[in-house]
Amino acid sequence: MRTYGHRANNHPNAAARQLLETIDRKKTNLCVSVDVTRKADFLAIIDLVGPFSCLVKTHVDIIEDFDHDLIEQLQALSKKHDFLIFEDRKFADIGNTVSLQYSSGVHKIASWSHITNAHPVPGPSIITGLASVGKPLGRGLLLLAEMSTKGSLAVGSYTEEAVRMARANKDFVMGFIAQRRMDGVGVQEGGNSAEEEDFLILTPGVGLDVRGDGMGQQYRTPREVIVESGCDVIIVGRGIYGNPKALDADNVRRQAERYMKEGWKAYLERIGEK
Ligand code: 5BU
Repeated sequence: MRTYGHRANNHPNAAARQLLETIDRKKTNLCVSVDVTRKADFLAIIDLVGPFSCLVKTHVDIIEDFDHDLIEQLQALSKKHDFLIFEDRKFADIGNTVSLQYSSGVHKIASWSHITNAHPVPGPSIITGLASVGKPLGRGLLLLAEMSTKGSLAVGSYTEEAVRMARANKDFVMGFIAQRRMDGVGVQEGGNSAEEEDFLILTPGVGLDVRGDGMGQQYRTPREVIVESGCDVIIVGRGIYGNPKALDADNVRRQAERYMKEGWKAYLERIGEK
């Protein structure tokens, strides 16, 4: 299993390269998902977890007092703590519509988010639409090949088709949101193996203390995700910041460090350097 550093040196996608370099430089494969509705809480959490993260995942459409200053501050924190930004927008419409949703509106996602994601459900035209905006800016796209929720429909041939769509668009698609490595998935008999591809696997549904949230979310440990399933980045939200109505700064910092250490320990085990 190759190291993050080695993969960074060889990756054809600019955003993937940036992420792998950040992981290697900071020795963290932790992405913190900051799902809170107040700008002040959002920025405070990111300032606390930034030193421990390679990537910060956002849902900017849930923030009640969103404004342009929030983006400026987010970008300043990204520079201060050396992490990339991933807006978890989950685009799912026709090419023309997603290109507008990505570039325009209140949020102007493409102008500040290094990475975003899309459901493969509309077919390859969703990638064409997003790439028309994101590629000139050096952005990267993740396809949702699987989901962490109980009863997810993104399984079997749907997942296989998602991987084939990515293979046909490697210049913009840098990897997947998935629960396991996708090497060889969807490769037809007699077809080329997946040797030349290096899709990054970013995995939500990670928690050390509970197995679910009562609303369909299912949690696995960093070790299960990184060692057993071969994923690259653990995405952790509530396991780190807890209840947003009762934020405890010391605990947020402690939990971020805890997940960072668990994620890195699992990676070292995977590459055989335990
Ligand atoms: P949590 O607090 O660690 O459960 O948050 C998980 C985050 O990852 C949350 O922002 C979800 O929207 C996101 N997510 C997920 O949980 N599962 C998935 O399959 C996908 C995204 Br795709």
